Amino acid sequence: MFTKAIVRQPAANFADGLTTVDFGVPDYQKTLEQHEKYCAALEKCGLAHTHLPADPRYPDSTFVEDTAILTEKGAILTHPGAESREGETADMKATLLKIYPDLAEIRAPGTMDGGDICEAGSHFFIGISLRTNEAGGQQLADWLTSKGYTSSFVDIRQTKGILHLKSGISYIGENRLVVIDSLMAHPAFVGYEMVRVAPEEEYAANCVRVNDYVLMAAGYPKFEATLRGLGYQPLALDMSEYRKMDGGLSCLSLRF
Ligand code: CIR
Repeated sequence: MFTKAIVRQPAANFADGLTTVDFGVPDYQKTLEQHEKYCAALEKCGLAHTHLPADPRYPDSTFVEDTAILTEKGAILTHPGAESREGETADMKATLLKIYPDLAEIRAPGTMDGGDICEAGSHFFIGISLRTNEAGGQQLADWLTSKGYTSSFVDIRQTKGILHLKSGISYIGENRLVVIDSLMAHPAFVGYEMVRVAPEEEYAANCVRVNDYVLMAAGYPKFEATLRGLGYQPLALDMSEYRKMDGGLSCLSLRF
């Protein structure tokens, strides 16, 4: 059960952030409108949110999920894998220290983006990607062990089309993992009920279970129907402008 979230207003230079896709330049006005609706959806799910101001020093800083991993037993600040994003954690550290006085940190040579970390109850999948290296993954695994959690690595460096692990999988509770086809056979996922995302709807794999709802990207009718069929209440949100910057729905908030 989550009660709170942290979000950050997109900066006017949002379009200067990193991207590997070619869907065009985001429209700032639309970006803001989509952010407002995202925040309203969090409220509908019962979350009060801390709304941090835009930080134009870091065009990608609205993707707050990449800066920390929050758990019921404590939090750990990441060390973002892209140089242009490294400084984002300093500001988040100040915010998180008020909530988690014994905040831990991933340290160099470890790198990590929160988008690579998928919490599934008391187990955490740690994606090894172009952003999260093995040293960072191992630091997180050790910290999780010290808190009584388990973890496993999922190497996605050869998996095409996803920036982070959570671009390809999401945990939606009830032992269910939403998974894209190319990750379906990974041994780390044995024992979970797989909820398949059709290849033409892969962007929808990044969804977030928030209390009674599942927040998902709008425009993916097959996946929406699948969720409804399983008894979930999907809340579809237009993510078009964030998608242009390689952003998934989960990365716009830190939930706790
Ligand atoms: C980046 O490349 O870092 C940003 N433009 C997008 C980050 C998206 N984060 C996420 O999916 N967790």
